[in-house]
Amino acid sequence: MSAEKIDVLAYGQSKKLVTDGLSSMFTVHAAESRGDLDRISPAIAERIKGVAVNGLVSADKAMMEKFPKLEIVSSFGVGYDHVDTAFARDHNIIVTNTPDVLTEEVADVALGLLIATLREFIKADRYLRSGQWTKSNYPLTVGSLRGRTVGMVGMGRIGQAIARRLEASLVPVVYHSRRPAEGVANKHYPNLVEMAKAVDTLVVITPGGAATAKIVNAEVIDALGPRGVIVNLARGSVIDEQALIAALKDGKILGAGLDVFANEPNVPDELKALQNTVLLPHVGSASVVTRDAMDQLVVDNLRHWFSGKPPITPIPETPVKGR
Ligand code: 8YV
Repeated sequence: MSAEKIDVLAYGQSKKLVTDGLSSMFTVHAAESRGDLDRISPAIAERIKGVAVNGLVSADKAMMEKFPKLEIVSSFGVGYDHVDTAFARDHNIIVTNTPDVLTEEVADVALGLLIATLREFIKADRYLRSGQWTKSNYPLTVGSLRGRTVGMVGMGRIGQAIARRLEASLVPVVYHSRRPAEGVANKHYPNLVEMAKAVDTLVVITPGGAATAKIVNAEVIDALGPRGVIVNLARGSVIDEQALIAALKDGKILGAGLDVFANEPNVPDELKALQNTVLLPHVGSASVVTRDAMDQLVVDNLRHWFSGKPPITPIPETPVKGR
């Protein structure tokens, strides 16, 4: 006699790796959007014990409340600002994310984006393609990685991987975070404005959410000075986007490389019109190999939990207390 399969929900755009990985062990229900979620019958909702969710939809209170037997939310991405972790904690729901498997990939993109911004790769590429090189050489770039000091906003796993790359490139690195990071020898600035005064480059790689909303504000941006460059691979919410646009327009800083925006996928026209920005459509972790590893971890967290093992990567806010 085979035991009845546990019901789980794949919420958000469903990916083959996830649905295939789950369907061998679970009965999988899919909901792409909030509308699909609302169409799940109470009888099915009553049976769902696990949810796989991606960053395109939110696992908020209203969503989790639909599933009275929910034990675990397995979230795609290292950031989980789309999950109501306080509600999950209060209702004994474990939340997992997908750290580590994307660390080096995102750090590669951070360094690439910084150099592309400083050395104007995108503009130079356009210059070549439009035939201008045959008439004259591309102008020398004012920006260069040489002689810079980088202030990391956030020094978690990805921040440290970026710092390693910068230091290998002979760029001094300091950082701001609420508390000093364990085992990190770089100078720590508890005050972000003070750090911005001491550096000319900010690399933003701190979790999103209320605690970091608009911490990179006009005062911080101005403190960087006219050589200032800001790279953001964290969340758009961390930067005051309007203040950044104003500073870029007025030449108060040199440029910005942005992979994330306040209201994705909508990017302000003002930002797109600027010549001193490099804008990426949130692709920090978006290679096949890394996204597959993230998807696999989403699956494995659910499989582990429902095999009676602890989840692999629970977030600190929802410690595993057992069943
Ligand atoms: C993903 C990310 O692009 O891991 C994160 O926190 O921002 C990215 O890796 C995002 O989760 C897509 O929804």
